[in-house]
Amino acid sequence: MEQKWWHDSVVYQIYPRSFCDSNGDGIGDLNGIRSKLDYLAGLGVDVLWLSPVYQSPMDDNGYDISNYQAIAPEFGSMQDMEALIEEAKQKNIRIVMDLVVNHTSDEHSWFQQACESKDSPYRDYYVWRDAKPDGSAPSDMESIFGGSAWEWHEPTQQYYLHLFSKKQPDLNWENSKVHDEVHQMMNWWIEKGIGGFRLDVIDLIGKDIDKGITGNGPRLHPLLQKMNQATFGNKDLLTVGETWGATPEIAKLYSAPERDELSMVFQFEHITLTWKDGDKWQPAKLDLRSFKEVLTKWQLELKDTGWNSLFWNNHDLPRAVSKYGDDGEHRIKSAKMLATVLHCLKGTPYIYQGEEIGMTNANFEHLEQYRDIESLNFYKVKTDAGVSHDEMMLALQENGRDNARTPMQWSTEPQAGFTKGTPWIEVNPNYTEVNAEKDLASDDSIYQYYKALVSLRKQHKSIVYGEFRPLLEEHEDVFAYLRHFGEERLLIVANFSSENHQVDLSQYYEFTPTILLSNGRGKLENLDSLMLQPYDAMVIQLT
Ligand code: TEU
Ligand code: CA
Repeated sequence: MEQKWWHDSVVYQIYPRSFCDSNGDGIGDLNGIRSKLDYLAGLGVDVLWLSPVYQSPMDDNGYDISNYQAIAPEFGSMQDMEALIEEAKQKNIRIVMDLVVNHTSDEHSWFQQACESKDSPYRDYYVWRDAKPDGSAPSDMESIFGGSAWEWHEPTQQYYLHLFSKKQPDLNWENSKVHDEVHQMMNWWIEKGIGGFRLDVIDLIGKDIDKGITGNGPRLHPLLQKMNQATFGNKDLLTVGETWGATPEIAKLYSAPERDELSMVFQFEHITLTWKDGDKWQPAKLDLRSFKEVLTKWQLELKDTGWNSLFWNNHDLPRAVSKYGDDGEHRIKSAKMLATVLHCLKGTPYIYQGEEIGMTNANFEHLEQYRDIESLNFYKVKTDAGVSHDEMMLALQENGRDNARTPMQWSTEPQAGFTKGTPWIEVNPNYTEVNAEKDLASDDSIYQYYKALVSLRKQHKSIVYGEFRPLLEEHEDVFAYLRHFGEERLLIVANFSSENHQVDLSQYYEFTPTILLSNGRGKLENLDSLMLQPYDAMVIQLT
């Protein structure tokens, strides 16, 4: 496998709105990010992926872009952006931009002009259809944020398509003018010295609307090959597609190097295991065996070609320690355990802001505390359909996107040191306990543990390129695997429960175990009587 710089890199995702506010307006901004570059460099991360910072009416917090070549004033200016790219580069950190091109904002000038008349040269940049004879929508296609995906446009007497909010009209990727515009814009950003793109809901751009196909449509891969050729193809950038519908087979289509599409994709199969019947508003308990089975399948399927992205959470998902660990008594230990399992897999690990200090879910009790358009829309859709208020509030607490969007907890200062003003969304009151200042000051904090994991990846080829072998596959509480490269063997063992477990690793008794990193265990004499305490995790070198 040809080696790439992003193979042994670690990416840190920033949700700019909630990261650090430099001017007291309650909204995180670019200068806030610049002020924390030493914190990020200290962690050892190589890449920052910024959720969108472009001009936007913020209907979906920036995933509704009204100008791709301007910065939203609440985030700063283009000069601030250039300074961020430059200062990050000096610390060997690259900036990956979020590329949202399935749709724009309805306030984008393309859409505004498209709305002027059916003859507008921009009309065909979007997806328009006539009403059915009875005046109803062209199809019963639903928006991912709830309700119909079609919105009636009275002045021109047609419906337009929006797979997300009605302020996010879908671009028409059957129009090659759209390709040209997007490619030009991407090249303009590449010229600015960015490190790559995270491609928002990219699996939707090949859609065939009249056949009712949205994800993984027939035009998807040719479109990506065309984009690759016209933009980042020969630039050695990191490109990661957000692909909810990817199977390992599909992931290989995107990421096999010879296909010239993307570096890697985010797949969500392990995430949706805790959604009953694929519905995130019906949370289900984690079954560790299926979780291991899914992750193992991805490790094995992409072993020779393609590349995995590794993540437990992002700005759309609940906090990892709340979802898969124990955010109460065992918060610190379980956060480190989860990090161990993720960072020793094959692929590029992603850390979502605050994960490195073990931030937890928001636990909002009132609907008024929520800000997210998806949560607010679905509260209405579900309660209208008969789900009770209490049940929906529990679902939001479990899986709502605002769990990830409460402000980064920097210190014990008011508002967790995030802002001197009033934050746009409430700070989690546990900031007095959970904050970066405290983690930086302690030797055995979650932050220090992440730092150790990031550096372990740089030192051990077996973590980056080693063969992956699952162990104890039938165990209900323990996740264990071996990474093997040349002479090096690393054994990763993690207890996902608050019970003690004695594990049988007899096939490795002949080896001498040395602990490289652990969240509790100092030394091991041998493996024959390995007793795991609650949430114990360790990386053991076998010689
Ligand atoms: O997310 C895609 C998406 O479908 C999510 O909204 C997710 O599926 C949902 O939370 C599950 O119910 C991307 C962005 O990551 C997200 O923040 C945007 O809202 C969305 O696209 C639209 O751009
Ligand atoms: Ca601000």
